[in-house]
Amino acid sequence: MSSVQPFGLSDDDRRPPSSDLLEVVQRGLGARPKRLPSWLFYDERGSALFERICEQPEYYLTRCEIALMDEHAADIAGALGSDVRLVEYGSGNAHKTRMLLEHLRAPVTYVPVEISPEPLRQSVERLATAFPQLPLQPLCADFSKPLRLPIPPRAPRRTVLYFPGSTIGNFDNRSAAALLRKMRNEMGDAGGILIGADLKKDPALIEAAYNDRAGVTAEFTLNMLARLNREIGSNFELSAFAHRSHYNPMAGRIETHLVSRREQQVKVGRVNVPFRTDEAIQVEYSCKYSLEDFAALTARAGLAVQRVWTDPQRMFSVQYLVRASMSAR
Ligand code: AVJ
Repeated sequence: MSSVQPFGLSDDDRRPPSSDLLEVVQRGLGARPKRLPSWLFYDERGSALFERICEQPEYYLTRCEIALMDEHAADIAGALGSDVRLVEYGSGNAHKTRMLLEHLRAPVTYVPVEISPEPLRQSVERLATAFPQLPLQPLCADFSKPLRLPIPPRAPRRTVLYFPGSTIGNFDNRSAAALLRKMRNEMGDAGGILIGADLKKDPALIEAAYNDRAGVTAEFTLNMLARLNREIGSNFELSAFAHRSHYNPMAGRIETHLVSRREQQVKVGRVNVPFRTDEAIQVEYSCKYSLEDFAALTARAGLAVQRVWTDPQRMFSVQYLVRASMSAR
């Protein structure tokens, strides 16, 4: 295995081969109601569209998380302590990572974990110039599966898993708890999780964030179908589907669908998938949390919230989680 090279791009061989894509899509479209997993958004164009979403005036999440880091990065770095191995789930937005790294004392290594090789390479490149002294150990892997972390260049005091952006909100409560439990195992006894969680607020503000006026989010959602047409040879007609995102106040989450504008059939491999007019494919959840909701979720995973930071408008939170048994000490 090549996972020991400090600067190499190690490839986790347990990533699903791409031939599974057709099977994933056929299974999702065979289910009732129809659904497709949200990680399908992030091909190269999807990742670029997501970055444009982050610049839309309605999409408050990124701006608020950056404002939060602006105000609290030094305090957060203090809570993490010195000699940390920082593992980021999703190579994400270099800006937030930089703000954290700038304040960390003697970090041991930075390990971005990302399923798509190109964004991973880019994020490493950007960080290498900004932090020439910092060892970088990119890992090409699916962070929802158990990870084999590269061996660090020296022994870290603790491993901190950084999971910004409220990506945890894409998982329903049960899968989110399972993912947090997996992370709890990966970070070890002394480890911690630094995680972004979007907070409950006026539903109109939340809904606007997923229905920007410029239509970038709609383009992002529809791009999933363009990707499938290209990669598995399906024949979705993009103009025959519409983006729909609404806030479900009972579940506390944005629910995004691709809605069929008419009755139609779509070819997916050898299968013909029928759609009724207005029939929806569920493509994404984005859960929103009260501080109590999130504490309950972490407790289900054997974790405890040690610190919470919010932006000045209390729109977004970054929380530091440790093992429940450690927080009492
Ligand atoms: C990257 C998962 C945090 O759910 O807000 C943005 C993705 N989807 N607009 C989110 C997304 C539509 C985003 N996360």
